[in-house]
Amino acid sequence: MRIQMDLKNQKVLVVGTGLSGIAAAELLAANGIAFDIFDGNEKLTEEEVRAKSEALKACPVILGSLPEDRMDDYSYVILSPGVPTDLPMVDALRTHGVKIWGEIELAYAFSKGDVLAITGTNGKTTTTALTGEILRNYVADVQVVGNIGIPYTRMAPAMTDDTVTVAEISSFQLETVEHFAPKVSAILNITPDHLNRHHTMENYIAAKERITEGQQADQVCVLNYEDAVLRAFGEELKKRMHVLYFSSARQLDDGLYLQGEEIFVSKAGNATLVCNVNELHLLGRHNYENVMAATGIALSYGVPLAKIKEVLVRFTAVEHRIEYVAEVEGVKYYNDSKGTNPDAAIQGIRAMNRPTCLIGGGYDKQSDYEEWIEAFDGKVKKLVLIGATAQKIADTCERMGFKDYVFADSLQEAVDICYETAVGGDAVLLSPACASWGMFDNYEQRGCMFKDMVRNLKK
Ligand code: UMA
Repeated sequence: MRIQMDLKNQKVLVVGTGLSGIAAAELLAANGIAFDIFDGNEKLTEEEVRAKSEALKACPVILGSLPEDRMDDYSYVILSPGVPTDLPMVDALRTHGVKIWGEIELAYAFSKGDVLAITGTNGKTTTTALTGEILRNYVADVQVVGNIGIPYTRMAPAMTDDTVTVAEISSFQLETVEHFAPKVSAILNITPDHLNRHHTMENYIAAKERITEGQQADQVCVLNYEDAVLRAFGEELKKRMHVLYFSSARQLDDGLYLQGEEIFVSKAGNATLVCNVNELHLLGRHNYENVMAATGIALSYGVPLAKIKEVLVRFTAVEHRIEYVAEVEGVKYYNDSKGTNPDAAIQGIRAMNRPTCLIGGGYDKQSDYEEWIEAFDGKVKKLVLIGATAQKIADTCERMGFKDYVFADSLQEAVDICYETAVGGDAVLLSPACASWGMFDNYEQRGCMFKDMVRNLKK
């Protein structure tokens, strides 16, 4: 039984009116808990907010800024993941003794069944989707939730003790967990990302590691042995709970590993073949790591290997992740809008085996683009730059002696330039290495718009 705080007699403030805020408000309303809803976007109107859900018909709506004299009204604040935990308003609420929870913590308190939770800088959506499919092949009721786009709070009311929840959890969401205790957790990798939010790499790592915070001694954390930060973390973690490693670079006595084209799982030195990577539809070493992580999570939960393998060999890539869109006049178009940071985008360009026109740039997360440009490896015949980071990327290109870049004012103009430039046998890849904000609502919208533009190209 989860710790269900005595929310019934408390007043709660929900912060954010996006997917998470609305779902959190609906959960509170369904449980008869009084709440106000706040959004910092002063361009929103009360009517617009109320129109988002029946649950908001009667509650107080506060927009723009929260008056200090209202802060004592609340016992709990439920933050949406996009709301920084060090905003002056959040600090002030803390000073007023208000408990700060994230939407994940609220969902966990009201949900039932076992949780398998996945985080990491890259690969978490693919790994979550794959783990969800594997679990669906084994138990009847599986909910796939979280950063993948389905708020955990939305699905919580439907859960029973037999539900298995597979949750993709971002660093933003992990900052505000407290009792959240997945049976199995996984951290796939940690490379610099979201530094504008977390400020330092140490904070970002600490947020990711919080996925194990509430876990007990008999629970498991699956970690990437080839990530130096995670290996060091795993060695410490072993002292208080189970750790299962995976490696794409060496044989492990205990864990999962890639050797040549084969993936094995090993226990006390006895290795069993999981699959040959040629049986998979997922491409690239990073995806083999995702496969090992999902297999490790499922095995730790008790799913038989045969059931896991049935899914591994039929699973295809998730939308927006090196997703094949169409072939136009001999040019193959790929949508990798999920390449929202340089590390993810490196995997996108590495997966290309043709001369490539690459569309990059977007919201500035203060990333460093050098390694991404290095990964072009002679394959990028034209880099088309969009968004706030265009000039910063161009400056890095200049420093590194890469001259084949141009600027475009919109995604449509970028697609048109690629269409004019690419010839039969080439590829066009949208893999921006940047978040979408500023030009689009989210990376899904960016990817869908790209796909529509490709489908509208003259044939
Ligand atoms: N808002 C404020 N004050 C702030 C910031 C935002 O009031 O300081 C308000 C905005 O005006 C807006 C609302 O909060 O009305 C938006 O909340 P949100 O940004 O948390 O977005 P949601 O729609 O609730 O979506 C969130 C996740 N978004 C972020 O983490 C930024 C979604 O992840 C997630 O799918 C969804 O919850 C369901 O769980 C998206 C994402 O970009 C995909 N994630 C990042 C990533 O993957 O890199 C972490």
